[in-house]
Amino acid sequence: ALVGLLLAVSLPACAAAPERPSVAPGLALVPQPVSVGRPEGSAVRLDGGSAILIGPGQPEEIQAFAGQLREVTGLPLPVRESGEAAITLDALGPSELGREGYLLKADGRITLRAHTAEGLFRGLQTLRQLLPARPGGQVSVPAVDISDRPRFAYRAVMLDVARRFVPVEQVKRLIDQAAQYKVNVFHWHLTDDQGWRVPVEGYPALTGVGASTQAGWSGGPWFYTAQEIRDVVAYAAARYMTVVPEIDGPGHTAAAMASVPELNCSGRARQPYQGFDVKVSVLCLKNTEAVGRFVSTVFREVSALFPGPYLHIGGDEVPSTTAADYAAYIRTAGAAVTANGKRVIGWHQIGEGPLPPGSVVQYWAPDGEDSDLVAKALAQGAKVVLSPADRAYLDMKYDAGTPYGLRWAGFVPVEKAYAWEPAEMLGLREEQILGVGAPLWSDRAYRDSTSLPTSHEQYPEPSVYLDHMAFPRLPALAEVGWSSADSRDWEGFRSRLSPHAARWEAQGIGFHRSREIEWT
Ligand code: TNX
Repeated sequence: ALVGLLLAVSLPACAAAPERPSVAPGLALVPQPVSVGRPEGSAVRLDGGSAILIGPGQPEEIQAFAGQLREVTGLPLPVRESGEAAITLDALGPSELGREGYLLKADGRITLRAHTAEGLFRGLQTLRQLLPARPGGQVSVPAVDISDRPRFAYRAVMLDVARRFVPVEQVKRLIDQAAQYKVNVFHWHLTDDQGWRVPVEGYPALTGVGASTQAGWSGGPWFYTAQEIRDVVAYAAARYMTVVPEIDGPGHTAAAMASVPELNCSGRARQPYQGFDVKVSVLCLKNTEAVGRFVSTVFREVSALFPGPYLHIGGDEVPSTTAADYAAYIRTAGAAVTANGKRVIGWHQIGEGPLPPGSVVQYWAPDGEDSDLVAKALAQGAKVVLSPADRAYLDMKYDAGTPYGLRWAGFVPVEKAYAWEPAEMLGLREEQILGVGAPLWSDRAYRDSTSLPTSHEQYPEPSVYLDHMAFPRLPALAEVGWSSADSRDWEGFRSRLSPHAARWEAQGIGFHRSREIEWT
């Protein structure tokens, strides 16, 4: 009886300390693929003798994918051009797969096929999620038959580096994290009242005085060199992510107005702004020549730095401007964008102005507000990227206990970020929606407005804030953008997401351990 008692006492203690599984848990895929078959076939075991087959004629870039698989598995995985191999990568699949679609089969061997290197890269992210969270243990992939493609073409994460500067290494880290969830746009909010972060040769003061402030303190200058920008663009491109630079105007321009006197009605440069408020500035729109010269010079140089198809012109929160002046600015900005061969994207307010063909408006209001402005944009043939603040804003607090962020659009717990349907917003038709975007603003430099620190040493590192606010909400929004409406449900998402915690831990991501998810 004593032995029995001892056993009864000691057993639960053992059971309470479960070992972290070293092999891939079930099919915890995020975003959920279009179709996931679980055939009877056999799981694939990878080991030191496994190889990757990349046949002749394949695009050069996919060689790098083998490197990613080596990193994730910790196995040597040499590349062969012919013969047998445990993994086959093929980017010359049928065109029906589209630009981003892929097929992933595991049955004794793994075959990943796509029509493009980009599609193959998206599929690789799925394969990664079937592999163990960290290298070193046994590597096996369950038998699967997956066919997948995205619902929306534009799936963005936005980072505000104007209110709080984020060093290149931490920018890249966010890009890398987002790419794992098939996010394909990095929207870089480079200018605002509190700082200008991109070099413009025609106006060197922009990266002088214009870069000398952040929300809460001054010093610096804090900006990216042209070389650093090219480096980030290349880093994103290697993950098939387009960088969309944002040059906000005609509001959110205090840093520009502190650098360029003629943008002010007084003709004198204003003081740099290091406060925490919005709606504190607007260009002097009656100085049409000075504003026109500024916009065309800046957009020309920015267009040359960023090879992507879009230039984001901002257009949000402009104080005290007449409708005519605002519309004239949007016309000027739009013309400067198209003159450089780019397409306009802007916050939904730009619907007030004349939009060039092929423009995109990014809807950011909560609760369907401002639908009239979206309607004006749609009437001009624009498409919509959805970033409703009460769902998609990564700077909103999860709940009252969140140490950072804002609450003007309400709390945004994980379920709220996940459980909404783009086509049910604003009465949009599917083809009017280009995609979704998740903005990560940094107005309060990461603190609550009620407890603003008095010195910058008291601010957390950008990556601490980024990790906490983006994980797990960025994966939730990535699924809204990628997965078909009928494949999504909150209960399913919660259980698929849970094992990702081990992946985030392995990558050092300081995610928010939301109580909404039963973490494994
Ligand atoms: C509104 S959303 C803004 C930003 C702020 C954000 C804070 C938008 C286009 N403008 O300037 O950073 O709210 O949540």
